[in-house]
Amino acid sequence: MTSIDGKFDEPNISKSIEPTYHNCGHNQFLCVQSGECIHIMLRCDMIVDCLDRSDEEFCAPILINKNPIKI
Ligand SMILES: [Ca+2]
Repeated sequence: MTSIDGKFDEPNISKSIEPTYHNCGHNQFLCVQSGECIHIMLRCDMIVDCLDRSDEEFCAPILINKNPIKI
């Protein structure tokens, strides 16, 4: 067998053209400044997951009862 030092003849079709956020998956949230991808379920879960806290900062107003959250 001889190794061919070349490229395969692949059709130059642009692969997936999807409206993804950055490189995040469709079920992920892109941290605004730090650029991480976290699971969408981690957004607005009252736990900071993004380094820039954007997953918690851009939540819709949540009704928080009088009980402060202790971490
Ligand atoms: Ca979070």
